[in-house]
This record gives sequence, C-alpha cells and structure tokens, in this order.
Amino acid sequence: MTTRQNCGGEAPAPKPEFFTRSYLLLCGGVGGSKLADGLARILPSGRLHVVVNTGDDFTHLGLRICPDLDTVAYMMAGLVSRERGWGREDESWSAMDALCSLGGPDWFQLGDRDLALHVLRSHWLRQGATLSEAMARVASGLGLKHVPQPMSDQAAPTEIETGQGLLPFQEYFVRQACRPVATKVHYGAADSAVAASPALSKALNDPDLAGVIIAPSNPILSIGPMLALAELRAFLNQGRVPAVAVSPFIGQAVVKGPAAKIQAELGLAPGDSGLCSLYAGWLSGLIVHADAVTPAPTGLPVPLRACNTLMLNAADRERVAREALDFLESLS
Ligand code: FO1
Repeated sequence: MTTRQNCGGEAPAPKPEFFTRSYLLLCGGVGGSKLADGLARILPSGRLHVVVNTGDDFTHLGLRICPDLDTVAYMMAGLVSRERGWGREDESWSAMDALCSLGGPDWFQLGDRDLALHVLRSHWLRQGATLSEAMARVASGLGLKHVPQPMSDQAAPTEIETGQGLLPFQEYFVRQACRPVATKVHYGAADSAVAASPALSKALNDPDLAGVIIAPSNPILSIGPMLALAELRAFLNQGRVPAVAVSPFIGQAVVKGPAAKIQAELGLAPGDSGLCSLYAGWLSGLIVHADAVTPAPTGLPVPLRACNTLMLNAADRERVAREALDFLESLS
C-alpha cells in the first residue's frame, strides 16, 4: 500500500469545496476530543457532525455522568484539564472533600465546576429532556460552534467480562485502573432496542456527507460501542462515502489508556494491525504515526498516510484534522 510521508509538515489547506461538504466524526474521550477540536476549528458550523461514545456513561450519586461527551465539550470549549485529559482545567475539589468526609465514595473524582454540569444535565434529564437535547444546552452554555452529540439517546453501557465477572465500565476503567484481564467486551448498543441518536441518523442521511472520520480513540472501548449500532455498521458497510481512521497507536503503544493491553487480552494483533481487523470491511484508509524515531507501520491491508499524529497543541490538532480531510478527498 502507498504511504505518503508527511511528518509534522503543514497539511495542505482544504479546498473550497470542502466547505460545501459535511463530515461525520466518531469519537471517544481524550484522543477523540483532540481531533474533534481540530476539525471544529477548520469546518464551519453545520459541516461537522460530532458523534460521541456513551458506552462509558453511568449514574453516580444520582448524577448521569457522560465522560466522553464532556471531554469533547470541554476540549472544544478550551476548558479541559491538560494534565488529566478529562474534567476541567480551572477546577477545585471542595465538594469532593466534603463528600468524602461524610463517608461518600472517592474513587470517581468530580470537581466543583464539573459537578455543576452533572447536576444541571441530570436535572434536565429528569425533566424529560433527551441526552441529545441536554448536550445541545451544555454546548450552548459553553458557547460551542459544534455540538457534541451522543451515539444514542438510550443507555448503551459497555461492560467488561473479567475473572471477577462482568464489570461496569467505570468500575473497570477507573476504580480498578484497567488492571483486570478482559476476556470479552459487551456493548449495550448491540441490543437492537438501542437506536442511533437523531444527530447520528441525520449525519448518515446527510446528502452533503463526504466522509466519516474515526478519531484516535480506543478501537475496542470507545469506537467499538458505536460500531455495535446496527444503523451505523450498515451505513459503513454500504461504503457510500470513504471512512478514514486516525490511529491511536505510536508504534504498538498508545499515548494514553489501555488500548494495547485490551487488544492483546482479546487475542487481537497488536497496534494498527489489530485496529485494521476491528475496522475490517469498511475502512478506506488509515492515518498512522511516523516520526524521526518511529517508522510508519507496514503490511497493513488498507491505504496508509503517515504523519506525526501526536496532538500536543491547537496547531497539531488542526494539522492532523487537515490531514484527515485531505486523505478523505484523495480516497473519494
Ligand atoms: N478518570 C479517572 O481515571 N479518574 C477519575 O476520577 C475520573 C473522573 C471523571 C469525572 C468526570 C469525567 O467526565 C471523566 C472522569 N474520568 C476519570 C475519566 C473517564 O472515566 C474516562 O476518561 C473515560 O470514561 C474513558 O474514555
């Protein structure tokens, strides 16, 4: 497969017709939020559908927590904690301190300002708003040009089968820090009763849709829950538009998170090779990482484009976003 090398140089500026087309981004949390921000900086409002994984969502202390939606929203608002990758930069922890002193659980940290979002969203949901409607209000409150929307308005929890039995996602991911060995991952969206959200359905039926971009999120834990949605899988398998993924791997490791570990535990090939097997049948191309010390992977079954996929600042986020748009154009 041809691999165009473009390590860290400026990606070509998108051509004018890009602005009459729209794109669907499928993303998880930390890695996905960076590409979401890069694309949001380039594409006009209405030309980018940002659809986010909700398999990590859970109810904690009576609050509906939506980690990936919030990480994407905070990143696009310029509020996300750079150190943690989730939650807010400008944060204090008085509520958590008081909660713990009263004997409450401390394994899931909720900052004071972050709590405001959870309290408000949970209040709207209890009033009968859908998660899509609640996120539109959150986006408005944060002054976002693009509204991160859930993959579904129904709960579709991801559960991890381990030696300790079936673990709810945050119990596995945060409370046990991904230590348990995963033997199977259950996707709530595999239940046919779980429908694509209005925003996802709108994107799939958008006549201007020119491509799908899979963010550099965990293929199994963050993208897998969305691929479990029959409507999305059917659309991708149709191949009406090209679909490119940005790899979360640097060599066979990832910048952050358990992607390499869980891929090995589930018997998949490591790194991009395992990713290609998970996205087999519909992936049109893969943007892989290459830099002075890490050569691009070879022998993968799809067209590759190599660049420095590390997104350490806004300029990087825009550069990788332009690379993805340009790659889609070349595959159209
Ligand atoms: N991740 C942690 O590792 N520890 C936490 O205490 C924690 C709290 C938290 C609060 C709000 C939120 O939106 C995300 C939070 N996360 C925390 C991150 C989250 O659990 C994971 O990043 C995602 O679910 C994985 O994609």
